[in-house]
Amino acid sequence: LALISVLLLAGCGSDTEKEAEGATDGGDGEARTLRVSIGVNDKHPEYEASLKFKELVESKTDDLKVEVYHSGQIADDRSAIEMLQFGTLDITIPSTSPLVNFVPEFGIFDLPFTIPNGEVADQVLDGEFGDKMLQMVEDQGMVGLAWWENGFRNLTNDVRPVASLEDVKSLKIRTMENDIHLDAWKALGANPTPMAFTELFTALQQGTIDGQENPYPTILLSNYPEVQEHVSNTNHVYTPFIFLFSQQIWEQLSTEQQEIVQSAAVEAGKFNRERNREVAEESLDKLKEEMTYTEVSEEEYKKFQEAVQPVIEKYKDEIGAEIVDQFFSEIENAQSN
Ligand code: TK8
Repeated sequence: LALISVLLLAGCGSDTEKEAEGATDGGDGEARTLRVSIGVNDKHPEYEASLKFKELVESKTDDLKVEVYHSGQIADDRSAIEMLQFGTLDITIPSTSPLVNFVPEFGIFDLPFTIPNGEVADQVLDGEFGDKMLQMVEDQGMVGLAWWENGFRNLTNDVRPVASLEDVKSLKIRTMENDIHLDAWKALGANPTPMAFTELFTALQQGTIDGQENPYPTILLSNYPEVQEHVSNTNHVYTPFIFLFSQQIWEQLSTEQQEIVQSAAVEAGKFNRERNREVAEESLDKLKEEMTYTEVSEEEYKKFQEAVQPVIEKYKDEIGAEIVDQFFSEIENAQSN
């Protein structure tokens, strides 16, 4: 990898005029390759949208090529973020949750039972507040370009149907590498353990954990029904995908290239959101055929919400009281619109 980036940079050296503008476009007609790393596999709407991004970029310039690597082939979410910081990877589109290890403010999206539905999520993310959040990755060596969608997360397990808080008790649940999720599942009575997504299927298969939580498309398309019997509509948290670009590499692009990449990221993100919602509905229908589907009643849902209140209180300071308050008022505004 290092060799490839050295060669690419060397290829740009001759283009003095562009260099003076701070741009290196691969020079001498040689295209720069942007590598995208995602954790989910090639059946997932995120992969489809990444191909859309590739198509949009490549249709607008010959200077840039895009290669998409799925299933964490390059790296898991957390390592991919580190690679962006070092400039050894161009793009990754992870859940915001692993990013909290780098920028604590992103913890707002991990506070459980806050965003009630997709329309509210859209309003929170698509306005000024969402833009402000995207900018927060900048002092961590990244550029935040767009919001994509992972979606509402739901619990699966291989022990028992989960209809109530009682049913969660002692279940060994894999969480993302994120302390808020870890504490939230503890507060719900589970026995959670953090793990990279790339290791999850094997852990479920080997039974070292009882369950996990992810949006319906991921549950279905990652073949979890093969290793999990029960799914419930816990809808406990909405985690967005964030389109991240390496700042080191961003600075090597011309302004025109930056604009092409940015608008393609946003447009592919809209496509992603739409597709993801269709796929989420279809996925739930299929999951109902392949697994036991259990609903959490509204009354029980309230008990879940109450149980995690202390976790929200605990993390308010760590995330930043101001941004947490702002997040809640964004949600409120969106609901009254
Ligand atoms: C994919 C991950 C994944 C996430 C997780 O890159 O780890 O459970 O939901 O989908 O971001």
